[in-house]
Amino acid sequence: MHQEAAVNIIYSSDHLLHDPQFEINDGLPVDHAEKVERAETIMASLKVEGVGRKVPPRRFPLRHTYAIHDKAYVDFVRTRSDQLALGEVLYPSFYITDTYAPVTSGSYLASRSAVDCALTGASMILGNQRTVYSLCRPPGHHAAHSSMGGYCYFNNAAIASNYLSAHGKVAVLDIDYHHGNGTQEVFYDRNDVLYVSLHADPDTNYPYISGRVGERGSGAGFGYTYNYPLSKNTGNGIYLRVLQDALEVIKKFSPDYLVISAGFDTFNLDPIGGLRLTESVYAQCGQLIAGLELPTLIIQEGGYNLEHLGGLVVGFLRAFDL
Ligand code: OKP
Ligand code: ZN
Repeated sequence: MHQEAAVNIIYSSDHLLHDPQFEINDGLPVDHAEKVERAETIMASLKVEGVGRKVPPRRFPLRHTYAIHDKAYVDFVRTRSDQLALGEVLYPSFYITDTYAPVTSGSYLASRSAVDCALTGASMILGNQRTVYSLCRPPGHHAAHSSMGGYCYFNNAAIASNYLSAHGKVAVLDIDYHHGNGTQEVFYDRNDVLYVSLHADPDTNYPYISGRVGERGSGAGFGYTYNYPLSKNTGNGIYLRVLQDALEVIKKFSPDYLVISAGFDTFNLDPIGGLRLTESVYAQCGQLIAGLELPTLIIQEGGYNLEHLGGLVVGFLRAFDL
């Protein structure tokens, strides 16, 4: 069947409804890096550079979300968000793994629209689009079966991957600076969804609890989780070599679909992450990944340098924009 070449960009302004002003670090309020400006600057750069075409998400039933998250947890996010007044912030004392997921009045609606962006992207992949970019905000890869954490409420990449998995084997490649503990957890005992992640060493970096080489999956899923923890000193050369190893693992799995958890907080000037990667590496990563020649759904995760973020995303996506 004919396949479209241009990258579709799935975006909803609903993300603006989620706008916490601070997070808690070591008991003290600090600036919340996961800002609305992130998605806006990405959209502005894509527009200026003429990359892709913008498509609004469509509404998907919640059963796709319940397939990954505990229904009681999803309901909890909804009811708590609904109970808050504009500007109010809640740090729930359960269904949460850390102090980096403040709930505001718009958190549920924004998170649900982010899921719709991911699912719309997945459905376009099933409709034979070669590459789709879902500009999800808030991000998702730290959200687990029944917990929020690390700026994440619902796991956009996991929900989309699970949706695709009804139609074939799925490989998830997570290139965010932080290990995607939520995504790893939900697929840990499955052999139809491969999880491969490159991230900063969790011995010294968030989320601390997971992302080590010895985590390989369990039961039927043993051998279907691969972690590549990296030193903070990692530069472009080593990073690209490790990425090539990870891509070999993906090739051996021979997936039908590829889902990228695309974080740009590996950039050397990122305010909360930062390996020693420079701008040019993202185009090179994009080229290597595009070389797999798989239908590819790109899900936005982290990336917090507002000045450079748009350019990094443009460089990455251009590699797919044939
Ligand atoms: C979300 B994503 C520790 C600060 C930790 C939370 C990081 C969440 C990252 N002092 N902040 O993976 O980009
Ligand atoms: Zn991150």
